[in-house]
Amino acid sequence: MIARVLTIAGSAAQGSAGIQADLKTFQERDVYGMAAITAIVANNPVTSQGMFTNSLEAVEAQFYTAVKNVGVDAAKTGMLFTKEIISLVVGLLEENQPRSLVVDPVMIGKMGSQLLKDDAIEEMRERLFPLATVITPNLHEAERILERGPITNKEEMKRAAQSLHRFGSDYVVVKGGALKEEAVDILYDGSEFIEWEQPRINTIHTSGAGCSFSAAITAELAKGASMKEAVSTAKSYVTAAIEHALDFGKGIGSTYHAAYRISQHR
Ligand code: PXL
Repeated sequence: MIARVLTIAGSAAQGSAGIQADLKTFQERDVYGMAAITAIVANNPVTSQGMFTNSLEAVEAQFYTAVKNVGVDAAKTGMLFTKEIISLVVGLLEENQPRSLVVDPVMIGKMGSQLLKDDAIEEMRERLFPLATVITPNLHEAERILERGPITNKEEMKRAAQSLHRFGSDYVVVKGGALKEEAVDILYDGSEFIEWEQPRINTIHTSGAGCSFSAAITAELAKGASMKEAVSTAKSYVTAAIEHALDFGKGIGSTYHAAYRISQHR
């Protein structure tokens, strides 16, 4: 049977990130995608309001629809926005544990939107991380979670991964896309490190790269891959998506979700 995957995250109306990136990635990686929408991000030059929070009832109803009507092999969380939503999602996941849970501790969008309230970080760190198979912070998120100064090199990334692992996830992936030179990601399982290094791709169009990376890890885990295989595939997937990113001529463009599949068929 096809693996069934749920994303609990925000809708990014421009299509590059959030739920939209997750569902596109799930389709590309051949898993059955479902979504529980926590909030809507729709910033644009016309309307004054661009952020909307979903009700707790709506989040809960979507979660149970996926869990009870279909079944969930693996889940991921993205934008959770408030402490109240995190607390609800923790309770739901505690009682309905998928085999794998990927927690992407999304905090700030590429266009600068605040996707997690400041007073929600502690709830995420103390209550959600212990349920996670893997957490996937970028450097900025790792710094905020650990309440520390800038992480500027691979050694500091490794120390950060060790500190993050203490919050109780099985694995930690620290994403070094923001490092100056090479783009390095580090996986830590509590004893060993695995590093993936790619030359930096020269583009500003990386909106949704983090969401797509964690969605691809979720899809691969749902299909039964090991964590090392899942991260390897996700890294190749997102690298192709960044290499072929879409420039719509307005701000930061989207990664191209079909690029990995298309490049394999060339
Ligand atoms: O890329 C992070 C992200 C996640 N989720 C939503 C977003 C964004 C960035 O814009 O809008 C809903």
